[in-house]
Amino acid sequence: MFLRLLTAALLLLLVVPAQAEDGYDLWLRYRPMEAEGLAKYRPLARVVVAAKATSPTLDAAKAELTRGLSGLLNQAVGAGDLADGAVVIGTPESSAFVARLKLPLNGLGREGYLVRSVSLSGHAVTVIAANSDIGVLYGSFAFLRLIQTRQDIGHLDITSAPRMKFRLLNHWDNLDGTIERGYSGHSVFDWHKMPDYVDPRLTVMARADASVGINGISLNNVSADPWALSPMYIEKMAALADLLRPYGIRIYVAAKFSAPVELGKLKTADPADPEVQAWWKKEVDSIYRRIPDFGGFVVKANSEGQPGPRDYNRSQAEGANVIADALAPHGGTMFWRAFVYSEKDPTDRAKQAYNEFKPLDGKFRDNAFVQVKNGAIDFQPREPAHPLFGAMPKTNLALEVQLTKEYLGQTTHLVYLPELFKEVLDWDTEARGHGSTVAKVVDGSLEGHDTSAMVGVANIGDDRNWTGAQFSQADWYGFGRLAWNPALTSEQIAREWLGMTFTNNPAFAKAVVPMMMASREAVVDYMTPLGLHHLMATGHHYGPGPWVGDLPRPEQNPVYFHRADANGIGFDRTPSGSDATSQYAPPIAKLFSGPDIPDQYLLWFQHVGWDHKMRSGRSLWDELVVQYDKGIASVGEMRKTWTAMKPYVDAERWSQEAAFLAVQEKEARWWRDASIAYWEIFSHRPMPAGHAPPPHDVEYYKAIYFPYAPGRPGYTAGPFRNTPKDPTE
Ligand code: GCV
Repeated sequence: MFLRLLTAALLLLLVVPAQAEDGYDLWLRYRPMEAEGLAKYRPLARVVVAAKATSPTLDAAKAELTRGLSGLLNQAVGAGDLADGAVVIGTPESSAFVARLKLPLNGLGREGYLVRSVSLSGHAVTVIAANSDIGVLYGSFAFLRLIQTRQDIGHLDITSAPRMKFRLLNHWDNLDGTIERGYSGHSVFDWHKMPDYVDPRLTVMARADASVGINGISLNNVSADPWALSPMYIEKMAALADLLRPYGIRIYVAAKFSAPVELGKLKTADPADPEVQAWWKKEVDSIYRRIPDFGGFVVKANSEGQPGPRDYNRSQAEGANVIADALAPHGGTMFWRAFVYSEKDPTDRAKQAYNEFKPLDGKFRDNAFVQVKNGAIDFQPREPAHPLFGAMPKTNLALEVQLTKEYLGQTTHLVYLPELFKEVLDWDTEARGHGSTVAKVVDGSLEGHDTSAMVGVANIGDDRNWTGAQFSQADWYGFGRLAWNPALTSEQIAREWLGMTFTNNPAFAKAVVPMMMASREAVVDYMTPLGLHHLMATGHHYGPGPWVGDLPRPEQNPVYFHRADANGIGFDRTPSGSDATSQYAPPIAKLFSGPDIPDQYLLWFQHVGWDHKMRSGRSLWDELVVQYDKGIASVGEMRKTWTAMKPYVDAERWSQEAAFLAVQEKEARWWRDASIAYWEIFSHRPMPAGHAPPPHDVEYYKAIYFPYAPGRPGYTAGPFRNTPKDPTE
């Protein structure tokens, strides 16, 4: 009996794969390739020739290449001497081989790289060279990516340098381990154990960040806790900075504007007060003593209950500059967020940030950025680009996008965000005539700025697969790739990521790339079609809540945004309404105020009658219903596609995504039914032929309630997170 059990157990061991496929390795999943690939690539990547003079960053490059090549090629590829098929890495300073090749590294800056097939002492080799060690690491990841995606590496001649200088993730992690709008578990930063213990798992995150060129992360929620600036936490951050440094990642902190009062015991945080100025200088000096390459701060001021310079009748620029001045001698950077709106200001919420910041153009320090969300409201499934892009030519503007899917169904909905990022980057502001894209505004080229930044709100948590869902990893990956090069297409990025993360089987990409590409439009259709926005349920923003109209802050109510009535629906932002259109360049203002407005922005800018004739020939009411159903049908197609992909994907990852897609379809239906049931109260129109009415009346949908939906820590205690008033107590 015992023997039989033992045999059964041994047999079981044989069928269980050696490595679990749970997404932990992200796109750095160096599994052995197919036989055809082995024959092709093995001769071209046999040994890594690393620089003699080494550094932690060069060591990381060497380690990545040996790990990656050994895994992919299913044979030991170690460091060694020059030979045919060697991969030679280094800078002209660190490697005599690289120096001897006299490569054209001039235009590559500090972070760019060159990957070239060359002959060296009679050997055919690949050289990965750069002006600095971090460029070598980036080049090493690029070389691995070529192999991971089965590109030709026999005749390489590639140079690449980042278009954005700052490519940053903002983690919205609270010091207690919860994450604001985090849907992938708890924070990866275990503050309590630091500085004595820094979780080595963070090295995987650092490698993933570096593999796509992310060069800075802010560590804590922008709705900030003043403790983050205390000596105790700076000590912890210094330990973390040590782990991240070899990967070219600088750390940033979300600073609370009132910290001089809370931490410094001053009577005021007024930026004009000399004591306050001295406090920031002293604080910043002490941070740099511990973390010499500290990146700087991100600040959310006078927004959603956060303190700021307006509390002292000072401008946003005066607030930013006092901190920027403290950072400047150390080379630090200030990221000052433009996400401001006030419940006391009756102006259309979409206009408030522009009204406040536009007059301050040219008033921010050179080492300061104004960090602008992609749209004027708040990370909706679709928003027109923020009117500040193109409107502040004398100011460094950073683009902020959200990777965590707060308003897009959160973990379980597959929505490929690089499609959304690209729509914003390619948006033509017309600020200096045709072609004045947001990409050109933020990469600095439109106005000749010599600095540039793109920022993503991270979707990383301590879930085994890091992002809660396998496909959300693509949003992290794609953000980094676009921050490096906004000219990449989202399709290209999807193809790369799928090849690295799942398989390079062409049949897989043929089906799944279009599925990812369609996923963004699907969520727009089933949640907020035709320019509708901010209709999500209160607080957690999970699911529909278009009926919500009783929040104390009017400009957070869904009814504020859709304005449905017996006549029609939509927010009139034309000159006859709030006139938000006039914040855009004249050709755009004209388009959005007039009859030719594209359908996808219609209800964002115009209040339109239920019988308004749409381009399709249908009435607005019928069109809305058609769009909702189109969204559901798209998700149905996504499910079918994924079902057919079962043979190409390991059981664990396939099953999770299959289950998530089922949830997505169910919830797409929920969105559609709840929304239509509510709109019917105003429209009094019959359902168009062939479209079923919602199965329940609106009261049924209103009663659906989630007391503990994730992502809003402290929500039950009030609309804004409580942080201790006095962190030293
Ligand atoms: C960090 C939205 C989110 C908040 C977030 C805020 C911001 O309002 O719902 O959770 O707070 O944006 O970007 O500051």
